[in-house]
Amino acid sequence: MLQDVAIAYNAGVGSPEKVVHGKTHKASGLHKFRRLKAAIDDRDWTADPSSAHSRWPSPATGFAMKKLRPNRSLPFVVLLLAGHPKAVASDGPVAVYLSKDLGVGTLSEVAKALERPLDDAWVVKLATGEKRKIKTCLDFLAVTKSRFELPNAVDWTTLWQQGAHCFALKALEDARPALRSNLGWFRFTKPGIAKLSPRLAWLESPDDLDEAMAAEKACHGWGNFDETLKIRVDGADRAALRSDGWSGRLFLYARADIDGDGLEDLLIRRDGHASGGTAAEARIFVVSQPSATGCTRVLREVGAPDALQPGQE
Ligand SMILES: [Ca+2]
Repeated sequence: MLQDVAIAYNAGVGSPEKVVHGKTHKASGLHKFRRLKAAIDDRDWTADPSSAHSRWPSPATGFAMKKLRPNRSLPFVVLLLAGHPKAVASDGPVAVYLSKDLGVGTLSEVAKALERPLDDAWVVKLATGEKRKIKTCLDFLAVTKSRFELPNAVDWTTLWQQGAHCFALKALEDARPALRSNLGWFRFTKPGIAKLSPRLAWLESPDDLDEAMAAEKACHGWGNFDETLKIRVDGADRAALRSDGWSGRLFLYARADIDGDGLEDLLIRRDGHASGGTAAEARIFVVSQPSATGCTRVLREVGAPDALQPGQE
């Protein structure tokens, strides 16, 4: 609820008292609550010395603000502003969220993390016949730029599953705190995930991909696109997925501006394996919402080259 106050404030809900043609127009919206507004304008989130500083709401929301001091007017403001149709965008730096699964505390640690050893070491054969050792994400990312093979084809999926983590770190290398967000609504919950782009689904044929792309364009969410999709959230940023023909896991790796346009993006990993089969894949998606009133879009996706790609026959 408190977040609605911040979002509504940022969205400029209401107007201050003004005099037009000699007539006084009363303040409206948040501007009616002068003490609260003055405290916000002063960035005085903790004017009450007895209130402890804390992050609010949870880091998973992508917001990090300190608690507003107790204020008599606050319950009324919350009632007034909750659900306001304009309250969808936020201005000002948006806190970066990084999953513990990434093993980095801040974006500045990402470059170093690419040098860490992978769970397994690999030897791959490049198309030129040259053998190359893969010990770190940097090694992995270098060989994925060209064709290569593994001595044991059984390892193929495992290598790409370990490598998904590397693609995620690579995507974050140039990420920065977002200036604005149209994703303030997104929480890592069942309804939140179901509203994301249907392109996060495991798409097994070019027809499936075409359908998912059309559904995304029409602003249909994943849950609407795949009515068999079952989501079980297992924590702040991980969920189990079950659908017709496949099951898997979803991870929210990060919230930050990944493509540099100033808007907040989601960095999501989706693992999947075929029900009753051996096929499996792990993919990394950069998801954003370009407009305040629109829906989410996959900006970028990356994974094993044998998986479907948009435009592929
Ligand atoms: Ca962005």
